Amino acid sequence: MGKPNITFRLYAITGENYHPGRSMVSVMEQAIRGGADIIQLRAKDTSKRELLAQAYALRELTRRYDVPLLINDHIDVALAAEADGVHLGQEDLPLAEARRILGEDRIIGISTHNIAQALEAQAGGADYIGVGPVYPTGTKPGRQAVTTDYVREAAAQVRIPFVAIGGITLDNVDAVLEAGATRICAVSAIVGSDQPAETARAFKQRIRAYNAHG
Ligand code: TZP
Ligand code: MG
Repeated sequence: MGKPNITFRLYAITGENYHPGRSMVSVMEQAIRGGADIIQLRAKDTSKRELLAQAYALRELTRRYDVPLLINDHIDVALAAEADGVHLGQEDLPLAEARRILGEDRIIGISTHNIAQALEAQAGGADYIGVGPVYPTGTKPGRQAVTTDYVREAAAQVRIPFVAIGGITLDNVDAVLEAGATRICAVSAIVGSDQPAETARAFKQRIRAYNAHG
């Protein structure tokens, strides 16, 4: 099988509360059409049965578009749905255990909130890390923002791919890119948009513009 490549730039995560009345799969399809090049299924208040059904649906979608699919938290669901990997937080199963279960062919991403956690995940063999929340966000309430200072530190010290996440919108993404992020992740700004494809396209353009002269 081999690990899918992780040269992503725009990472879109599901967030069903942000698009009442619209189907999750259609919203994510629009995000992909606009340029999201990796997708994560994240649903904190959903039964495992429902999560699995969603994972199957997104697997079918992401195969059609040849986009990697990751599952937040649930290694069993990732395996059952033949996802490309998982995204784990600091309190989920440890990286070494996840790697032992998933093997080398699957992607493991780790959320980090400071440079020590970043370097630990890198040394432990993470494929990429999340850096955030850069700004306060209702999607992850109660978690202190790390600000663009941590993005700058990550850009200087982290050698595996890192993706900035948390409260990032089209209004503040330039500051995040300016701080050295080359990959951007969003939940609410994309899936909560009236036009997810247009919003994803606008994010992608900003990312490309910075990477061209960065
Ligand atoms: N991890 C760090 S911040 C965050 C996660 C899952 C939430 C990002 O959501 P939003 O809506 O893009 O702020
Ligand atoms: Mg988690």
